[in-house]
Amino acid sequence: PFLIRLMNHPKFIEGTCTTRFIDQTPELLEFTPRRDRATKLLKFLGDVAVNGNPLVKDRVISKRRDPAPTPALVADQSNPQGSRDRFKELGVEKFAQWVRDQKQLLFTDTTFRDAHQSLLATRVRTKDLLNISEAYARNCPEMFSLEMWGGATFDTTMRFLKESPWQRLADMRERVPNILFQMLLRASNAVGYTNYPDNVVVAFVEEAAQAGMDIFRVFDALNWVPNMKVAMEAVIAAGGICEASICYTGDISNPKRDKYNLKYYVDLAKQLESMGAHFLAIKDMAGLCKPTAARKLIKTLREEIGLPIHFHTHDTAGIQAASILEGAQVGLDIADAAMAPLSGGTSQPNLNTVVEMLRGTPQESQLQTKAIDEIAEYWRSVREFYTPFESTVLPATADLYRHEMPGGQYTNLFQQAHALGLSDQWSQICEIYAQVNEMLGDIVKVTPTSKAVGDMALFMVANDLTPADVLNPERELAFPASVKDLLGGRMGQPPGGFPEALQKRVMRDEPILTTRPGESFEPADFVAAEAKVEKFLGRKPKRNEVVSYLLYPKVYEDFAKHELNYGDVSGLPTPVFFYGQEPGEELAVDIEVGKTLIVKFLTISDPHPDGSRVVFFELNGQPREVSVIDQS
Ligand code: 3PY
Ligand code: ZN
Repeated sequence: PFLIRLMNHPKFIEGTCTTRFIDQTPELLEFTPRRDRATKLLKFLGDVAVNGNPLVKDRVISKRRDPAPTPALVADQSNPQGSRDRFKELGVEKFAQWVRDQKQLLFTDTTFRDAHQSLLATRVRTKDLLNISEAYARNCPEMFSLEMWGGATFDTTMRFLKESPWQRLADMRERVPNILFQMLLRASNAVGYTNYPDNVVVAFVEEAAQAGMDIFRVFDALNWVPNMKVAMEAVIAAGGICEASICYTGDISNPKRDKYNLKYYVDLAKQLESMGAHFLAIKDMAGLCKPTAARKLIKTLREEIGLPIHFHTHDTAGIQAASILEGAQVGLDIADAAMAPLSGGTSQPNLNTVVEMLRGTPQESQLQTKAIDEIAEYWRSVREFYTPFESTVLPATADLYRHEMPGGQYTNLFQQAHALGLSDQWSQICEIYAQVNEMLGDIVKVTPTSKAVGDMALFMVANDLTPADVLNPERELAFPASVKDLLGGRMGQPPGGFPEALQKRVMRDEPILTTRPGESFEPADFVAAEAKVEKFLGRKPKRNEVVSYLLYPKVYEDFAKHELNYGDVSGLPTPVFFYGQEPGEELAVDIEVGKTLIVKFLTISDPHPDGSRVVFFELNGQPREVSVIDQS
């Protein structure tokens, strides 16, 4: 093949090539990696053809195989000026002022992150995000931002989708240079479920900013401000927009729920403002902020602080569009919403209809109905790919205000309960969840504290324990690890501390932290981590790969090995990734700019005595086969 390519090279044919021709024409030598990539891809497709993708095993099958149609774009048109251009031009302070000066309510579209985290177990693949990205850049320059990274996506891209989260960010950035990107950052928990050493949090933020992240929504799962400092300072130092959050829990319109009252939130917001936050987020992760409460909270915050206010809620209760409306009328600057087909329920309110709700009002958005409706149509088709990850629809009853479960956890915990054969005890689990919250002294429940509360609730239901049984020193109980993390202070401190009796009972003689966990952790050893990663990658890792490893050692290593074995699978269409090709189906995969592989799947042989099967393909018209061990 090398000789053929040499002989076919235009310069060779022209006879202008010198003895240094081969040195100066590196593309002649690119054959091996390309061939390698094709082989890896066939290996993956062969494996899925024989064994299926474990990700969708025993799940409802998606029937959609056709690509999701995207809105038509005028060729060669450039991207109109968007929020990111304005931010770059004005700098953060003046940009914040510009936001404050707007009469219109601005919108963040959460479809790329929280919406599918809440509705589809965070399984939406990069390819489906990239396919619609340009339409946003061209047709929706009025959008304030796209929430498209962070939260659970970092983990799930690698763990389940076998994709690089960093590549997702870079590829989307390339397609959307004009609209701000935003991510959810769990402060000292970064994008994980436990506190990390400070230098890991800082390196993560630096890498994310470098890769094109603009707005970092920083929150602490106990609203513990000391635990937000490192992350906030890192964002500011990296030139990002620091959007500090107050997590909303309880009910400020209920005088009986006075632990988290209006004063508590205003004091918290003031502290965050004094720590240098550029924007303030109200993070209503459970959708508890009722319309009248939203009005009161946002009105007061507007009077008390100078930062732009950004409202995030989940529509679990079905009434949260009203909270956005009430907020908009008293000075809310930005609201989160999701494209119609991925909105509602435990996701965000419906962007398309909330925008129309404001038409003709002083807060009317400049988003264009046709542009956002066309994009919504795309998401409707995309959702059909993800039928295997649809969860049971669980409309909330008034019970939501008792258990206060975050949107992302609500359906997830139900699935966990279902897996344990406890789905008929769902309302009891919700009640126990509420009791666990009371036992813990009424805490903010959001990742990762919500996970600890959920784990404890399931533990109590599965073992038939009452709160009194839990406190009974006679009982030998092996509490879930997350509960020990929480009560051991490794997730930080709640206002007023944890109830001592429960803490002692769960932790026994184990150490309890009362200071910031990051202070007592040894800094991560980047040099040692790099050496470990280099060993399994077989090359020097990039810094962001070392960061992935430090955040998720096992998940990252498994993903990296998958990639070494099968190549980058993110470019496969979603139905092919989940189910493989149908016999005779032809697939075009771009492996690099201008290089497309045409793969036709033909058939699978009967098993050989060693348990392997041969899968037959045509690759760019040439027969190819791969041998795959049949796992069945
Ligand atoms: C996350 O931390 O992923 C959340 O979405 C919390 O609300
Ligand atoms: Zn959320």
